[in-house]
Amino acid sequence: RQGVAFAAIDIGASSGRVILGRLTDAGPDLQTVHRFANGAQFLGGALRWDIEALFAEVLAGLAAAAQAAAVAGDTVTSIGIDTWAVDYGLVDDTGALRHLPFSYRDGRTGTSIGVVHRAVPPGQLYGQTGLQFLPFNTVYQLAAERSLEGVQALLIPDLLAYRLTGERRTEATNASTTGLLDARTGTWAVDLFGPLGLREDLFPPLVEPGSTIGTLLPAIARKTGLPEVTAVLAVGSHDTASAVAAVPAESAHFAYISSGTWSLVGVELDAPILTDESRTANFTNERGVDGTIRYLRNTGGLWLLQECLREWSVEGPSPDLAELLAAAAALPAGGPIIDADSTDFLAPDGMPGRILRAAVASGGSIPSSREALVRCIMDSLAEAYARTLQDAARLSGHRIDVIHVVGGGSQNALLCQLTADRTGLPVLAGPVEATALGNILVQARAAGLLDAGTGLAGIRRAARAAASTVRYDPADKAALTSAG
Ligand code: LFR
Repeated sequence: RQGVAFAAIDIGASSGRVILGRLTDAGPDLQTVHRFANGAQFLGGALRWDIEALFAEVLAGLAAAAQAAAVAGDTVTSIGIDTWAVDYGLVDDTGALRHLPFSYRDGRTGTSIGVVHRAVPPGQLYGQTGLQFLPFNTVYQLAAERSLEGVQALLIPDLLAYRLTGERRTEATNASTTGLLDARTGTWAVDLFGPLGLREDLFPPLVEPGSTIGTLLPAIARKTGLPEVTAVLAVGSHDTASAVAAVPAESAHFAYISSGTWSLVGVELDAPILTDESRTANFTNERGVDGTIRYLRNTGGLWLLQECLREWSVEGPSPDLAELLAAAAALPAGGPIIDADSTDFLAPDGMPGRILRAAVASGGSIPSSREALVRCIMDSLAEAYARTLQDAARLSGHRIDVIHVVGGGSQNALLCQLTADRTGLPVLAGPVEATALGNILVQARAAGLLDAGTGLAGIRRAARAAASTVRYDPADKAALTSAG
């Protein structure tokens, strides 16, 4: 609609952006108005997020959005926020943070996991929450806190929304990554709180994507140049929920890989799978937009590559990623495969050495150059994707005909091709900005600009209009086709 624009604040573990979105006759139009770097930092003896710096970037981004909208004669009517999951800030009655939020890559849950599992056995946790075991799930992080007295826990997007509006809510898709949400009902698993020593009001009340959290505080309106009536809407505030909502799928038989710092690999279901088999395969049942279930596994993602690049740029001039990938692609197949999902790769620093040691331990050939190491990462990720999708199909009974790769990794042609080759399935790559697109389309639907009755199908139709995808066919099949 003319004159109406939406702002998406989308912050990942390695970078953030503020994007202005509009619905035009030709489909959604996205304009990036602000970009900034992000990364966990060693602060006060632990790996943490510099939330004050992030909030300053959010304000700068909203000011840029207000300006860009005004230039075009538009008004920003609402704002949606998504970030990575599980992490939180502890906020007291005055709104002050007890300490800077920890990063999920901090190793402090080493002992608290045992404490949680002694109070509630893993089988019971999974049976109720359906959450994949990851050492950084919110529930383990909370158990590592010195004290939760006098504070509420606000997940990172909820914390930013609180700073913008003064309103405290917990958005439901992200709440599903805490380990405290009931996977069947989408409400807090209240009977877990007592045994875990948590107050039932530790988190603010739940809200679903599409509902209003509040409007801008006067001071925020002044700083950003946005009107006070600008609404902050709940969207899929877990970045992966927004990304999956915007997968431009046409067929119901699709799988997705949300490819960024992590690769989130799975299928979309109507109901959770809470069996022991599913738990031992370490599949998660995260909540998606409109109460869908994202049945997936966290597999090692481009973090492995990002960390190698970071280390190499400390050692000398920054390597050119495109050149490295081209050199890696030129290497013959059959190199070493490591377990890209291993928690050995969770923490930062020393990544090339850790990968090299894993490659040696795998018994494969030794990656003796940077391109060989990059190829090892790409082969290992593709292998993890293929294994995960096979498991997802088997455990859920969901047929997979096509794989949609969205997010930054959809631009990695080598990885997309290897994924098609290893899975034997066609890969449709794009959009790169699926997360911001999903964020904006949920806002557009709440504003009545998308057919509300159609659920995610309406959002996906709009996503298809926004983006063209690149197709990768499995090498064998391509050879078959060209052979006629
Ligand atoms: C991706 C993501 C994953 C989550 C991980 C940690 O950005 O949100 O879905 O498991 O980050 O929060």
